[in-house]
Amino acid sequence: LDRPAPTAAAPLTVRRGAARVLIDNWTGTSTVPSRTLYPHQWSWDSAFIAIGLRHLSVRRAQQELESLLSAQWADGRIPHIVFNSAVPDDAYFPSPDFWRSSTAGRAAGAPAGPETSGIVQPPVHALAAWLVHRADPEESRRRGFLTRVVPRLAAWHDYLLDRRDLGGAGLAAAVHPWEPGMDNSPCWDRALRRVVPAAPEAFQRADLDHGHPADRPTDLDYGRYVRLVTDYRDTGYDDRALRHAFAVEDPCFNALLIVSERALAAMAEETGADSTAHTARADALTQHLVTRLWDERAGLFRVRDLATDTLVEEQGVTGLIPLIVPYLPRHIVSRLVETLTGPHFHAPATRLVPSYALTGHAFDAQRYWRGPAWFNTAWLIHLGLRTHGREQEAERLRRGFLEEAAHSDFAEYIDPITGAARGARHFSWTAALTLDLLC
Ligand code: 9WN
Repeated sequence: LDRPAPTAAAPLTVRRGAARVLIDNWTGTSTVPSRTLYPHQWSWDSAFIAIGLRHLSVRRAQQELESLLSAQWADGRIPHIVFNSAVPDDAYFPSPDFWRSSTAGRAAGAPAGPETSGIVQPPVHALAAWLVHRADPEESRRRGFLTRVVPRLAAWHDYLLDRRDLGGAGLAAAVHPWEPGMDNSPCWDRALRRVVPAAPEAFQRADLDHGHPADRPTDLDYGRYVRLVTDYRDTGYDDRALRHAFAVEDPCFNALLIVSERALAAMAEETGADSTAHTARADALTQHLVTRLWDERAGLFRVRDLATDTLVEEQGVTGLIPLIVPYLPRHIVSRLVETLTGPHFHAPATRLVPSYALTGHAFDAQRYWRGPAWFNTAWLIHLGLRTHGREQEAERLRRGFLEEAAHSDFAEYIDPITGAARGARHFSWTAALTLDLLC
């Protein structure tokens, strides 16, 4: 690709640009992922955003996480969206009147306010809290940050490992394609085919007011997303009452749970509490992850479809993210790096990682999680490479990340082959993680 080489002044300009995005997307208590497409607070977005915000303002990073945690349900779940009541209902679908958390979710302990969704997203939060604490431990202690957030984070993990161990084998299950945060990944196609879509007239999408149809999930996808939420809502979001039509064990989701359990152990030690239960949990989860999801032949982790109790034959970026897990068997680390740098995931021009194998039958360079490269997954893989001492590969990815983030005006995602920007621009986690990789 014929692109101008970055100049020496670039890091400062990029830093300013990224900071501007976060300042513009700040609402006063938290940060919206995008002013246009996502005008509320999202769960895993806030965790990634806090990781970047700590370089601008530790106080703001703490507030980002604490505003999310204040919408936690009594059963421990952290909802994937916390709605801003000042935003009109038709700005985003599904809106509060669809989720009805404060009424339908009452038995499960949804707050009386604010309104939230009833599903969850990957547990990056304890990792984020630990990184925010480490950015300024003295300020954190002075404000009692860990004392407030640790019990909430522990309850969140308890929810996932108790109510969501639907496979009964010690891993947490996702019950909606929005939960692993990779909405229309081909990894869910097989399980989703069993879901009868809601009638098109039962809902009205708002995403196409701001996003291009070729970049977004299809109407058929949305019909199924709506059906799954409606069924969950109608049981009062009760994981024990409903036999979920969609239930998968996702590698990225569980890898983040492991890293976050280790972060909880570190935070417990920091506050003088006992850390052994968290360490033991992380060890057990690591073992289950390998036993349940590792595919030696393919050299990556697979999604397990709990309806058939089989691994899904698709190669998604989710299968590479367990690289973030410390103490992973060495040969698994080597195989993961081989897969990352091999024909399925190696995108030489952008150096980022496609969300789905370049060689896969469903690869689409434009459509959301069916091929485009995302910045949060690149950040996680960078963390994984650093965790396992793969400095050269990590540095290559870091440079690719920073160049593409700047070129794309902090896009939501990019075409992994050409680098063309896709989805929203001035996207918060792209800007936040840029700040983190610049530091
Ligand atoms: C549904 C906010 C979220 C991200 C997800 C991403 C997208 C929502 C949507 O946007 O999902 O939760 O409406 O498409 O897939 O990862 O958290 O940025």
